[in-house]
Amino acid sequence: MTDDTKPTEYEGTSGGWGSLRGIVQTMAREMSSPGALATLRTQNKTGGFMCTSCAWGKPKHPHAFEFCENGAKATLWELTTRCCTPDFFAEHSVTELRKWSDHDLEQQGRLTHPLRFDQASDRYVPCSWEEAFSAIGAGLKAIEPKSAVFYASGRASLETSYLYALFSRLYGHNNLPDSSNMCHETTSVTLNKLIGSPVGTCVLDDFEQCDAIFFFGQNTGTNSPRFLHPLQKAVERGCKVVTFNPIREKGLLEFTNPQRPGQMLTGRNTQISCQYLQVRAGGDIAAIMGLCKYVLAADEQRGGTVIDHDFIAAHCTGYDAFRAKAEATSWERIEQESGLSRADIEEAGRVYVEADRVIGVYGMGLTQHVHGFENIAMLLNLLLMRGHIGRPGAGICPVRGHSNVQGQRTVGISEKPELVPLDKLAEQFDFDPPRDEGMTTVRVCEGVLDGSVRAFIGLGGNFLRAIPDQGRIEPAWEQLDLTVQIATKLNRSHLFNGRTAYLLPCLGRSEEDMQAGGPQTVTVEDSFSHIHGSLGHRQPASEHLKSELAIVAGIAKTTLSANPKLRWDEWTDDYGLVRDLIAETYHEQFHDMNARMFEPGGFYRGNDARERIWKTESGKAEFTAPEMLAATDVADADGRYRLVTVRSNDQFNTTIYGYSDRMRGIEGKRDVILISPVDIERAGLAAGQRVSLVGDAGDQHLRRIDDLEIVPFDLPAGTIVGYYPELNPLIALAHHDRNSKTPASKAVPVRIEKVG
Ligand SMILES: Nc1nc2c(c(=O)[nH]1)N[C@H]1C(S)=C(S)[C@@H](COP(=O)(O)OP(=O)(O)OC[C@H]3O[C@@H](n4cnc5c(=O)[nH]c(N)nc54)[C@H](O)[C@@H]3O)O[C@H]1N2
Ligand SMILES: Nc1nc2c(c(=O)[nH]1)N[C@H]1C(S)=C(S)[C@@H](COP(=O)(O)OP(=O)(O)OC[C@H]3O[C@@H](n4cnc5c(=O)[nH]c(N)nc54)[C@H](O)[C@@H]3O)O[C@H]1N2
Ligand SMILES: [Mo]
Repeated sequence: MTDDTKPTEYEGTSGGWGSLRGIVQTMAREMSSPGALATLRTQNKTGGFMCTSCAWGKPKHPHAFEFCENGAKATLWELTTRCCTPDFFAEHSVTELRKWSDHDLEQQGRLTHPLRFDQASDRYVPCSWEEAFSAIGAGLKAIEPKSAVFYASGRASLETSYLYALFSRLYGHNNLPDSSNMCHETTSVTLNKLIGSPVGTCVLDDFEQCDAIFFFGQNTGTNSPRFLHPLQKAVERGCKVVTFNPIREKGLLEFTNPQRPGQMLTGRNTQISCQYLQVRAGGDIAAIMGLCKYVLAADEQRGGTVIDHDFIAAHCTGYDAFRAKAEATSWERIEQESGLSRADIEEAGRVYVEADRVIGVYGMGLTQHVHGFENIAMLLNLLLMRGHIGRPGAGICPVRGHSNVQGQRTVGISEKPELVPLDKLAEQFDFDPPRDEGMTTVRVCEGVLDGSVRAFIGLGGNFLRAIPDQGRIEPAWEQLDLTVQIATKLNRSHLFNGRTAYLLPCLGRSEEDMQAGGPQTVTVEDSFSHIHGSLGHRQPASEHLKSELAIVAGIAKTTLSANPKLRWDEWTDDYGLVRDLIAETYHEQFHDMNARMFEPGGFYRGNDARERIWKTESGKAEFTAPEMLAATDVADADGRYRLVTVRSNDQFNTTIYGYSDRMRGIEGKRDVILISPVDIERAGLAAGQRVSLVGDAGDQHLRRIDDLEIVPFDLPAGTIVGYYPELNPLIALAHHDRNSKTPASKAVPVRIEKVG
C-alpha cells in the first residue's frame, strides 16, 4: 500500500484525554456563559436537568460527572452567550442565508424574539407573541385540518408532547410524524408486530448480568457515550462483546475511562469487542442468518440442548418456517451477501451459544434500510432461539436517539391512531377524536410535493434538512399556506417559508421555566422506559422566550373553540396539572406521576414482553422467515456503491458543532467520501481527488453532489461512507423501509463521477 492510499485512522481511544479536550474546546467555541460548568454537574442527576443529547438511561447512582463529551457539547451549545437577534435578520435576507452552512447558521446563537417572515423584504421581522398566536390560529382555521401537519423532533417534554398531540386531535387530524419516523420507527413497527412491544425490553441493570452483547450498527462512542461505562464494566467482569459494523468504530474497539484517573494517567484502556465483523452495508440479514445456522447445527450436535425448545413451544410461532429458511440458505450466499467469512460468523456463533444471557443492541445501522424490518426481525429470531427475551440480563436493546423521542410516542405523538387511547381522550376532553391514519414523515413529503399538505408546524428539529430528497422538496415547501417553527437556534428549515410564516423562540431544557405557578419541572423517558423529572436552573437566553408548552397552549387557544375541559392557561401555569392528565390517560404506566418523577434512576413504566406477555396478533412471540438476504432491493452492479450516511463526533444530527470527527481521524472537513483502498484502486481514483456522487435510484430524478474528497478508509468493498445531512439530497424519497416508511439512509445506491 502506498502512503497515498493508507486508510485514515485515529491513534487514540474513545473517551480519554481526547474527550476532555473536546469539552474544553467546546466551552471556548460556544463562548459559554459563566457557571456553565456548575450546570453540567447537575446534568442527568435527580433534581437537575436531563441531558438533551441522547436517550441513554440515567443510573440510580450517577457518577460525579454523569455526562459525556457529547452531552456536554449539547448543553454548552444551548448555554452559549451568542444571540441571533432581530438585528441579524435585518442585515441578512432569508434567501441569502440559504447559502450558509448548517454550522454557520446555528453558530449565530440563540434566537431571542418571536419573528414573522415578511415576504416583501424577504426578511424575518420581530412581532409580538399575541400577533403570532392569533395569525397562526387564523391560518389553521382557514384550512382543512387534515391538510395540516404537526411535526415533533424528539426533545420536547412529555407534558408538551401530550398537549401537542391532544391539540392536533382536537383540531382534527392524526398527522403527528415525529423524528422517530426517520429513526427508530422501524423498531416501533417491527417489535410491536413480533413481540407486542414498540420499545426495547432491556433495563440498565441487564447490562450488569449479561454474558454476551451483540452489537449491530450503533456507534456508541459518539452517539451514546455514557453507554461506554456499563459496557466497560461488563467486559471487565467477563462479558463478551461481538460487533457487526462496516466501520471499525473506536468506541466499540477500546475505551479509556475519563472518570478513572488510573486509566487516564497510565494510558491503559479496555478492549471492548472480542470480535469485530466488518459486515457490508445491508448485509446483516445474511450475517444473522449465518449465526442462526450455526446455532441450529450446534443444537443438532449437542442433542437439542442449545436451543430453548421449551420456550419456543410455549411462547413462539413461526419457528418451523424460519428454521426451514435457515437450513435452505447456503453458506455461499451468506458469505456473498454479508461480506463475511463462514469461519468468522461461526466464531461469533460460538460466543452466542456459550453465553447464558445475551443482549442484542442496535441502532441506525439496522433501522435505516429498505428492509430494516427484516434486519430487526432477524435479530429477534436469533435472540428467541435461546429464549433471550423476558429474562434478566437478556433482551433486545434499540438505542434510541433524541432524549425524549420514545416518550413522545408513549404520550400520544403518533400518526397511528390505533396506538393511542382515543376513547379515553374522548371521555376526558369531551370530543370526537379523528380515527383515520395520519401521515408519516415520508407521507408528509409526498403531500408537500402533490399539494395536499397546506400547513406545517415544527415543534423543534430541522425537518427539511433531516429528510431525504431535499432538492425536490425544498422548492415545493414555499407553496404551503402556513409554516411555523418553534426552535432554539436558526437552521435551514427556517429558510423555506409558507405564505404566512413564523419563527418562535423557546426555552431550552437547562433553562429555568418560570410560570405563574412558580418554576416548572418537565419529564422525559429514556431508552429503558424510565421516566425522569428535569428541572432547569439557568437564566433564559432572552426575556422574550416562552416555554414549548406555553407556545403550544398559545396556538391551541387561538385555534380551537372554547371547551370548559380545555384549561390551557391553568395547564401553562402548572405543569403538574398536565402530569395529572397523563396519569389519567395512561393510568397503568403513569399513575402518581407527580409523586414519582424524582425517583432516583427514574420510575419504570413496565414492558409486557419483558414479562413474556405477548400482545401480538398471534398472542405469541413471532419468528419470521425473510424473503431476502440483503437489506436493499438494489442489485450489485459495476460502479454502484452502497452509501452509508453517518454522524461525526462533532455534531448532533443536523446541528454541526464543528468539523472534527476525532474518533475516525477526520479533521477540518465534512465534504468527504470514505472508501476502501481496494475500491479506490479498482475505480482508478486517488486519495484527495475531488469527485461527484450521483444517486442511482433508477428513477427520472437527478440527484447529485459535487466536490467531495476521496478519503481512503478501512471499509468493506462496495460500502462507502459520508456525512448526514450534507448527503441527504442523494437519497430518494422512495428509498425507505417497506413496513415502517423510515427513510433508508444507509445502503443508498450511488455512483462516483470523476470531474472533467
Ligand atoms: N453526539 C451525538 N449523539 C447522538 C446523535 C448525534 O448526532 N450526535 N444523534 C442521536 C440520534 S437522533 C440517534 S437516532 C442516534 C444515532 O446513533 P446511531 O444509531 O449510532 O446512528 P449513526 O450515526 O447513523 O450510526 C450508525 C452506525 O451503523 C453503522 N452501519 C451503517 N450501515 C450499517 C449496516 O448495514 N449494518 C451494520 N451492522 N452497521 C451499519 C455505521 O457504521 C455506524 O457505526 O444517536 C443519538 N445521539
Ligand atoms: N441521511 C440521513 N438522514 C437522517 C439520519 C441519518 O442517519 N442519515 N438520521 C435521522 C434521524 S435518526 C433523526 S432523529 C432526524 C433528526 O431530525 P430532527 O430531530 O428534525 O433534527 P435535529 O437536527 O435534531 O434538530 C436540530 C434543531 O432543533 C432545534 N432545537 C434544539 N433544541 C431545541 C429545543 O429544546 N426545543 C426546540 N423547540 N427546538 C430545539 C434547533 O433549532 C436545532 O437547529 O434526522 C434523520 N435524517
Ligand atoms: Mo434519531
